[in-house]
Amino acid sequence: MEDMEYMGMAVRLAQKGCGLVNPNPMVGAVLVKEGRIIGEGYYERYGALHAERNAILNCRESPEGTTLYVTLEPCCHHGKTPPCTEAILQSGIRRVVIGSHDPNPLVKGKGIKQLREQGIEVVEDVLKEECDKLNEVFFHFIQTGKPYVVMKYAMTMDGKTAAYTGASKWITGEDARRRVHEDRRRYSAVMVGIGTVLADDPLLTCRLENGRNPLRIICDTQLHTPLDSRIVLTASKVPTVIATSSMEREAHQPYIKAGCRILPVSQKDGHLDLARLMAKLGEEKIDSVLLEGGGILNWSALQAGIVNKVQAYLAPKLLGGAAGKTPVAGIGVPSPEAGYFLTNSTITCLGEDILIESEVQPH
Ligand code: AOF
Ligand code: ZN
Repeated sequence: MEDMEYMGMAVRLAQKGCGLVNPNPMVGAVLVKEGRIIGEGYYERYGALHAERNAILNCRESPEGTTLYVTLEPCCHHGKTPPCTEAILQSGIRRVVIGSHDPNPLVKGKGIKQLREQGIEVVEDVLKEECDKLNEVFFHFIQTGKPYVVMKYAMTMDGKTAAYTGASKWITGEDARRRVHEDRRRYSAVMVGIGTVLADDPLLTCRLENGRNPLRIICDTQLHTPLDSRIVLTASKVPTVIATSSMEREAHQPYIKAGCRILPVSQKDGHLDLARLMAKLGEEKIDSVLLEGGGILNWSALQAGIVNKVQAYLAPKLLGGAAGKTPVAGIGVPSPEAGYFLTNSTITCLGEDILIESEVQPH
């Protein structure tokens, strides 16, 4: 097998940590001796042993003289565990093949340098694109201290997220909806505006067999979330934050009693200061947010410059009606050239639906 194939295996191992390792990276490692795989490992959950150490521990024979395939540059710092470079040197690994570079200021090339200085052959950038894709959240978070924000919406081919009555169940089919639940497992938090809570009364949980619920965040400037909404009624079981500018302690009490956390956030231009909210979430190690609407919050998020990626689910349906909701509301921009530009788009078919994912360019 070739370097790329072993790295492909390491990528698949890394993916097993999806949703369990945040805010740390997903990492996979494979040890190969004379064409035989003798050890495999991945980063299994936050705070546990790193992938490289797991691969060495799982070795079925001596790791002496082997090649290590690892999706991310090995660390060289004393963190929750001692440096992986140390474990690599001690185990007698002779060659290290790396996918991504680690932008963590504590590592950032120093891991590779250390290994080379100790006489280990290091090969860089093997399946780099796939490896980088694994950790777009980690790379953003470690460099900015703010969550990676994904704006997700489902719309018909005439650009509607609901019919004129407000009915929106369902725009997309089962495969697309399953993908949304996978993302609720992948990202640390899900965020919606008060308008969506009032219109849809969503639950925002991950309904997959071995899912884990994201933190639920409601942006509710005036604290209008109904106490009998499904989110509040389940707040004792599923972590829930209400971000609000309302400072009336009395008004907070019933929400706190129901299990919600009130997060005070100042206002900017009559709305919650979303940049400030993201900074606060980052301080709490929330590395990623799936923004699930509605249109007003989506527009505010774009204007605040917090959106990193857009996920548009497109359903082959037409609803018509000038009053039907669209994914991004607000006042909008005055001309096409003043728009928000998206790049690096990819297309995925999910049953009858199409998912378009694009990155947001700084505006
Ligand atoms: C991981 N898992 O498999 C590798 C990581 O929080 P710590 O002390 O465990 O250190 C985390 C840092 O270690 C992380 O930011 C990244 O730079 C590096 N590599 N981290 O969590 C792993 N290989
Ligand atoms: Zn490490």
